[in-house]
Amino acid sequence: MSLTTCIMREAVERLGAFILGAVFVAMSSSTLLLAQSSINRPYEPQVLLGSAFPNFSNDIAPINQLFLYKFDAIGNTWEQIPWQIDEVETDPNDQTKNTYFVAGDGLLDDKDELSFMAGDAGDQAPPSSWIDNAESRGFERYEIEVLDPLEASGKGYVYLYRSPTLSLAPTLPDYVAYAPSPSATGTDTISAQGYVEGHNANGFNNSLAIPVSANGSGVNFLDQLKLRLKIKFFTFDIVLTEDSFTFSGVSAVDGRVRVVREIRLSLQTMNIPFLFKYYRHSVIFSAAINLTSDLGVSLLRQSFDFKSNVSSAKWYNQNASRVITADGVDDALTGGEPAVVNTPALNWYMLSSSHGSFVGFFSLPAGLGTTQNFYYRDNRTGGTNDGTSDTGAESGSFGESGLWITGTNITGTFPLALTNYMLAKDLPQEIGKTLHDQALQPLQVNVNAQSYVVPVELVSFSISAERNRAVLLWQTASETNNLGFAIERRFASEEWRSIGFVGGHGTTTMPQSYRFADNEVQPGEYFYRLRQIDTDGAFEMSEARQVMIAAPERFVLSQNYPNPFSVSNATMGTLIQYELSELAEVDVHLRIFNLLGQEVRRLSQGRQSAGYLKISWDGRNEKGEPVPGGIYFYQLTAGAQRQARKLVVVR
Ligand SMILES: [Ca+2]
Ligand SMILES: [Ca+2]
Ligand SMILES: [Ca+2]
Ligand SMILES: [Ca+2]
Repeated sequence: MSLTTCIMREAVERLGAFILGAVFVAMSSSTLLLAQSSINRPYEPQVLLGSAFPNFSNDIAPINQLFLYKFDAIGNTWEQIPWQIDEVETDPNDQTKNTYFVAGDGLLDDKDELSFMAGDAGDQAPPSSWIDNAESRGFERYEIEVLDPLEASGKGYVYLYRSPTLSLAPTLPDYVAYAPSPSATGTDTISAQGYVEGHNANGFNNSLAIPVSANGSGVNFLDQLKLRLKIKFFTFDIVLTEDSFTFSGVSAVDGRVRVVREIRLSLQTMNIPFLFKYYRHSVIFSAAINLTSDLGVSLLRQSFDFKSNVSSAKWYNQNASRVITADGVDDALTGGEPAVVNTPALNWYMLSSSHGSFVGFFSLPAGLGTTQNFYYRDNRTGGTNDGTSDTGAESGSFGESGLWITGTNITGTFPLALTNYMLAKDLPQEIGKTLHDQALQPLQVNVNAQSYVVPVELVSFSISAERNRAVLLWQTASETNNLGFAIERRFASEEWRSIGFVGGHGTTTMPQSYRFADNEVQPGEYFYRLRQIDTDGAFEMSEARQVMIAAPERFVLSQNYPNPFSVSNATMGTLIQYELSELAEVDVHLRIFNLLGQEVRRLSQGRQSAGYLKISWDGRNEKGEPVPGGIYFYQLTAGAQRQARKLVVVR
């Protein structure tokens, strides 16, 4: 066990002991001050490297102890969101490369990747709000703040916690699934919530459907992902296509947020891995073909060709001003209209059909080849725009879109860096524009380590009864941003209610003592608790404490107050307190006599049992007239018991 581990473990044990013995139970709220947050990018994944979490990374935190949560400020609740941590290791076959496809060490490292969907982010949690898991408090948590540079209000928060005693929420969704090829070739299938994508034997896309559950038709509308590479072979030009590669293997990692898939193809002496990351509604495709001068490359193309069943689809692109229909009838796009690739800015196109919508992005480095063009072909009779022969299951081209580079002996790296969104049917062009704007302005992320702080450390809380008064005493060892304590009381089966407030000492490391007296309680069992409120509105509730108020020991009639009292100023009259010791209910009434023994007023209290009670007399007779000044007697009768006292009225 390393020193760090020892310290960590000790911290956990100390905290655990504290929490078990603590008076406070964890319950926090922030409904007063915190607004709800949201990221309005439902399709965008967020990926962070392990190095963003230095207190967990570098062989410190077991990946199975890390859990991603969001906070809901209105409901004051914590909830896991789908997340995934992929271990990235140095490729044993090529020390200069990383791979997802060898076993990791199970510990978080700087190269490992945490992924989640930005749209799943929640609200910001106050520092004192923490998940209800004692062991997690011995570690820091990471607040991941996600900001949308396109929207001032676009922000969201997720929290990465560490604990050995957390477990996966049973209802956590799995956004994407991988089905291996039944023939051990490239014919595997990705089933995401937003799409189902199939592949040919070389692993290239040859089917795509948007399920009805994602507001598509469920019908395949993709013919083929195509590649073209024209190279010199002695003095001849030969054209290689996606079918010219030799398949040598496929690997995949299937998590809750994404499937990472690599197909390995060889072409002459080249071994080329094609890496795909499949998310809920999108795929990010990256490969690099290294073009050396001995290849003599004069043409490069990558394009997606759709099926004839998209025949009424709308085709959009930032430079296409008229409505273009991908119907297999040539649209005669020329010049600027088919959108010459504006390197290095991201280029986009969009096919919107009754089966689903497809938005494609790509970018290219400047200087690769002499012309960099958008490739677009819409022709049901077949053929190509670049003089090569067609491929695919359907001979025609329907809204075929991609990029097209020509030159003489092109050298450099051909980066197949593509992002495709697979979305609901019949979406408007604005979706493509918005996704393009968002791709140019990615979400920004700030990561902050946060430690659990006990906002107010309550070290004692006791209650004593003094006749009909409950006295609450409590002490704190330290306080952080303590506004104060609301006193809450519950009697018998009644609801809790707030009966008072005692101000706190803000922030202090000195012990503080507090007292609160609840006067005029009745015999019986009372419960009290303290709602400790922070200056930011968050609160923690103490455990409830119980106190028994005993019944009076004997029948007592107290002297009235005030005495003497003035009838002219007698809206309040005079107050007469008494105590009943009988547990059974008896009739109680008060009679007022003058010095002649004549009864001037009778006040009935109805039936009462043991308690600390009071009654007031307004100094008026039965007719409502003020009585003359002088000496009077008042007599309290409770069942068989009676007592009398003297009082003075002044006029
Ligand atoms: Ca690792
Ligand atoms: Ca999965
Ligand atoms: Ca057309
Ligand atoms: Ca075709």
